[in-house]
Amino acid sequence: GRTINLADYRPTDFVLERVDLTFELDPTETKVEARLIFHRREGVDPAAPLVLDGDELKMTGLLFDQIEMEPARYTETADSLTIRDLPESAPFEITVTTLINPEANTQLMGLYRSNGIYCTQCEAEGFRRITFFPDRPDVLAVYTVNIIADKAANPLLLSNGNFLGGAGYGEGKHFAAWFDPHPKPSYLFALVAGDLGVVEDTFVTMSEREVALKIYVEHGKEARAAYAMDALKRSMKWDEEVFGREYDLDIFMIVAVSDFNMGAMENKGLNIFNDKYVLADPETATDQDYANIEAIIAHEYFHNWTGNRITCRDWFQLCLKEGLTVYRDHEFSADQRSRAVKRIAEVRHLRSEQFPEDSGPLSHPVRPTEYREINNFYTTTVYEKGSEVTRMIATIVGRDGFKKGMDLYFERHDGEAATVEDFVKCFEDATGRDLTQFSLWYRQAGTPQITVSSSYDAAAKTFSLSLEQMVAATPGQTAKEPMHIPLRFALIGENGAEAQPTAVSGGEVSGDVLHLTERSQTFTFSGIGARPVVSLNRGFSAPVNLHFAQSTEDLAHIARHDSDLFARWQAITDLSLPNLTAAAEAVGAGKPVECGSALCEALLAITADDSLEPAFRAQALALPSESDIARELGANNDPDAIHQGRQAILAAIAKAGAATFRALFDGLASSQPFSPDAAGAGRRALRNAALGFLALSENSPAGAVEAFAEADNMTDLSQALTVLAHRFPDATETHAALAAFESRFAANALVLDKWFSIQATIPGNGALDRVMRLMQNPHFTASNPNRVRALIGTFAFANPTGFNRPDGKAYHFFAEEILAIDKRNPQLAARLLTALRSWRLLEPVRADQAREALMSIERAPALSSDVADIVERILK
Ligand code: HT7
Ligand code: ZN
Repeated sequence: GRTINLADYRPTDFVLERVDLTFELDPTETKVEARLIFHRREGVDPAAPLVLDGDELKMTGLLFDQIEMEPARYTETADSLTIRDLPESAPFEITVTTLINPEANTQLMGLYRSNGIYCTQCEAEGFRRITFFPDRPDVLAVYTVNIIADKAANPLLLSNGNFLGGAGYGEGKHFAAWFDPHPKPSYLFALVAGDLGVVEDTFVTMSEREVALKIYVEHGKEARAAYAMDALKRSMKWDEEVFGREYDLDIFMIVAVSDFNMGAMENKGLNIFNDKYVLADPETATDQDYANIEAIIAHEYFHNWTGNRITCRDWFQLCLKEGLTVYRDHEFSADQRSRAVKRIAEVRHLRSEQFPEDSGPLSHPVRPTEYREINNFYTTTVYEKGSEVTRMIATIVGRDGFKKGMDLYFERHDGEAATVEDFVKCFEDATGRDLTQFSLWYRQAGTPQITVSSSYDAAAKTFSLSLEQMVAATPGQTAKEPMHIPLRFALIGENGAEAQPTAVSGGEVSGDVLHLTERSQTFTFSGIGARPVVSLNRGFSAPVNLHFAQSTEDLAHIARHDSDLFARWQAITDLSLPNLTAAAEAVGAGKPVECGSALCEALLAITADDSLEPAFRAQALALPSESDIARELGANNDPDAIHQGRQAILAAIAKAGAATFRALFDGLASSQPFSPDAAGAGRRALRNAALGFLALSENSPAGAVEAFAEADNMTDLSQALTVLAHRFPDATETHAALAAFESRFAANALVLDKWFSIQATIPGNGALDRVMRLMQNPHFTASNPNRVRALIGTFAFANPTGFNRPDGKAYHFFAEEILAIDKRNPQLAARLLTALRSWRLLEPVRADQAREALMSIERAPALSSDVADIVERILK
């Protein structure tokens, strides 16, 4: 495909006024009639033709003002329909009829049929697979939709907006009509038809309008939608209370489908979800599943204002809706749960996903300036770094300033397709703060590195902090400018009290935020009576890497005393990482591994501190992952040495803390009925962390076997199974537990996904054979994206030793699978392929094998543009 450039943006020549769609649904031959009313935009060349987008369409009719169009006036190609000789200014109507095949649509873009349910996915460019259309987000129109279908197979006929009416249609068919009064771009169009069960509720909005809420799921699964409904009502209330946003239709619907390329989709009034993010009950869903459901229900609902009412001018502005909406869902979850624990989880995710993306071949700015395949830009940089950029705006302008800026954004741009510049300008206009330098965060890729040093002058009672920022070169961007980086900080005294300086020089410090704006800057704080310990980037106020050689004593001090829980967790991480990297190096050199006593002491003090919430203690015990250690080591990585080194450190902690872990495991056993709330989830997380350490110190599967037998919820059951499978993969007890789990949950696809994932992540050389064997399991369905992600995706992304075996066999297996998946579902294949994005950081033997596997993909015939784009960028 050709490259699209932000600089080439220009509005359409024709304005679309109205859209009337009629669908005659049929599994293999659905007829779509689209009546489109346009007029030429003022000032546009009267000879300019109308160019509509299309993709794999069969056109069977084309009318101009209801009269068949002469062939000389139009040209149809594989991806466009061009119509000439159109009126200079008067409105005109184009009626296009197309035939499409929903059953054959394995890409899951456009209209497809999955398990007997018709559903659509139109973002980003799926609508053009339904009819010829100006399929771009700056074309907003009001839609009427008529759906005609066989009544017995499709009692339910849904589309966006409010229900107009329905009736019988003869020959066993019926129809329904929907009208969406809010102008929207085509990517927010949705249609669902089929036979589904429903869970219903209502919500009374802040202006006392009653909204009907409906969640549609497969028959028999209604009880598992209760938590999603509760999360929806809490989201609606929260958006009213925190952002002043009220829902704007009479009905809000969610449909859960089992074949879906991503998590969910915010179609106006008719969200479509991957059923993984709707269905939950204690027997089948983990605490993480509940938290994900809450977050994604909220995310899609929040899009109603940030994305739908105000949409994006073009796809380069994707972060305008995604970064902002992720920020909103993060804030929602923080308010519903523990703010500190939520923040730790967010930062863990950002570091493990976004930081590697931003330091590798797929690095791109939060607002990219070019793309070949837009589907490949639904990235963690656009979403999660985009959210961090929004969070930094809130930090810089303050809570009130942020509220004023958001209010202005909603007021100024409602009903529009906006840009990142429009968004930033609202905060400038609302607060008077100049965000020119800050805007670099949208344009400049790469994670800034900040090198920090400090000095204390006892005689002068001054404390100085020197900071130097650097952003490494990224693809297409070599020279980088200094950024505006807001760093929350505290100067912590001996007893934990925070020192209050009498004056600051060297740069702007407002409240607890230090504004780093120069390449290199020294801040001097006066009136500091004793050497303080600096706690810097508290709450992870900026998505940066700090290089700060703080002493073990200072880190232990922060771990013990900081009033910011995030900073305490960060100090534990900073104490762990040198131990873990040294352990990997020791293993590589054939030397014994040592674990520093400061780490053990600090960690076990937190573990045993009952005044701290269990979820926080569990986060402290989840030491940096193997990929975190690989990133810290930088290059020439040997995943086996990293794994063995980490295991040795865990074993040392398990030994030192055996009594603590035993007391925790026994003491946290619950006598209460299961509740998915954050407090219960935290207790389970801590107890299961203790179980993992006990399995190490006792070196026996007995504890996990007992936990597996006693578990009354999926969190405990799957954790016990993970301990068994990962620590004792060859034990007969493990085989028995895996078999019991498989037969108990054979009818539940979402639980079977867990069963596949647990086995796909068993470390070591046996992993590849195991994965290949599991592909032969009757439950493995290559057409279901969740199943493919659960087995092949989890193996590639989350099994560093198994996937990176030195002989390269797993890379070659993976390459073949990517090519097979690409034939069916290019978007899925391209996303999985990003698992190889950090191949250059491997030691040379593995790196050579990975390169060869990537080249075999690049050489393959008939690659999709999605996979071609990723493989070429990864290899560049
Ligand atoms: N806005 C939605 C993105 C999405 C998507 C994009 C491309 C292909 C399929 C897709 N399904 C959903 C989801 C969201 O961010 O809320
Ligand atoms: Zn989104």
